[in-house]
Amino acid sequence: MFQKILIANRGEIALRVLRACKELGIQTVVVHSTADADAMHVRLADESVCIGPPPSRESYLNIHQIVAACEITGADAVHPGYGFLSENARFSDILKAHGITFIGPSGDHIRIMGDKIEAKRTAKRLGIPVVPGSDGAVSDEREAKRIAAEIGYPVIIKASAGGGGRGMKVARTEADLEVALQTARSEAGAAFGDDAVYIEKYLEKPRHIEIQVFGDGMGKGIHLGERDCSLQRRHQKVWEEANSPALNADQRARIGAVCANAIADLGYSGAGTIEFLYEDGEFYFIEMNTRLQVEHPVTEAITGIDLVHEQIRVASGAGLSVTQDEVRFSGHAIECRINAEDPRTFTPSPGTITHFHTPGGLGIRVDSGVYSGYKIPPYYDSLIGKLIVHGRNRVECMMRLRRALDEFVVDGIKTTLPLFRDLVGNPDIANGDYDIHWLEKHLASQES
Ligand code: MV4
Repeated sequence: MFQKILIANRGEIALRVLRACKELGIQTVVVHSTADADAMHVRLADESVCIGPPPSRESYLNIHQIVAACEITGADAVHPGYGFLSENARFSDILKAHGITFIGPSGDHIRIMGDKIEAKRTAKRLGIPVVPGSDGAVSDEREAKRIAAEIGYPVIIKASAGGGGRGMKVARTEADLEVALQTARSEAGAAFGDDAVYIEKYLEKPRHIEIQVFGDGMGKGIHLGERDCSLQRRHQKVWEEANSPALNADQRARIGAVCANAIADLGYSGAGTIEFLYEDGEFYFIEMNTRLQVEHPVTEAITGIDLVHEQIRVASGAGLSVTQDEVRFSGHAIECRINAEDPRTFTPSPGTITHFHTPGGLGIRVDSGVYSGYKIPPYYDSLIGKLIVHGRNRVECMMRLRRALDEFVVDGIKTTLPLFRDLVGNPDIANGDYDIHWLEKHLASQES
């Protein structure tokens, strides 16, 4: 097992990882920018190293500074959290070359999944169902037209270097295709320095359902069920839940087994998420994330498994603590992302939190790095905390969530809490009756 882990992140996830390290008796080092000198994770860590000025590029994304911090403190592993360097293949490779363990997959697996064409080809080869479309990149308009005619309109053009909704264009008819193709290609070239694009059948009203997987790097793979993340705004997840209101145990076991087998075949190591669009009872692979995700506590709530413990175990060579047969799903969990934003316009609202009171009681978890008197710096993501609620079933979970939202107090800044108080009382949400477009439509219908 590791002696000392360096946490290359900030905010609630730095604290989340720090807690897991403490439980496992592992020493902690955190790195931070000058803007985060007063952050909670810096106060709670055994050691801290200031690695640069506020801009991420010069601090949390600065590979040289982080490697230097490892060498100065004698850290034997790095946990990257999510965002920042968590899906940077070169970072994984560089750490390895320095004899430091990256708590995550190999550089090669990160690279494959970062290239969306390569990821889809790999998924298909491993027996994962994919969205019908081009087999790889499309070279010209003629080819695009041929494929689109084959799969039928509408189609969507996606950038191979994109992901997370960046660089996509929908073509509803052949007349739209030329412009969609050219726009997608030039935007991809400008944004990513890679203008490769591919075509898929455009699904009109899918849900976003993702499967949590783990590989032990030694040929074993397991799944920990799904999360339904359909409630998004501008590709930012807002509310995540498990189980998906759309799936039953049989469907879960079937898609889960497909994913677990694929992870085993791939020889994948660590936590991963296989993202699907789900429509009319069918799953369609879109992307795979090779990191721990923001919404991982929802899975922890329904399985009782600490995903960060598992990441650390696997990275140290100790293997997974559970087999697939030992994984039990219990009850229902919902996560609300509390952002320092205006709940209507979603513009960031940094500043000082004058009062911070979190809800408590059975089934309530709050993951946050802030406190009363904390000044939110304007340089980073606006996520200030996550409320995760667990109940024996979805109805109990929703009742508890409503109560927890009533108790939650964040004064001094604007937050997205009022949005959740609205959602928890909405009949469609109560019925689990929503798709990936529901939230944006709901917000548009409320504009006055
Ligand atoms: C799609 C799609 C419809 N059909 N692909 C957006 C993010 C990226 N991960 C994939 N995305 C989509 N891909 C096909 N073939 C619709 C979306 C999409 C979406 C997906 C998940 C969650 C929210 C979304 C919002 C708009 C569009």
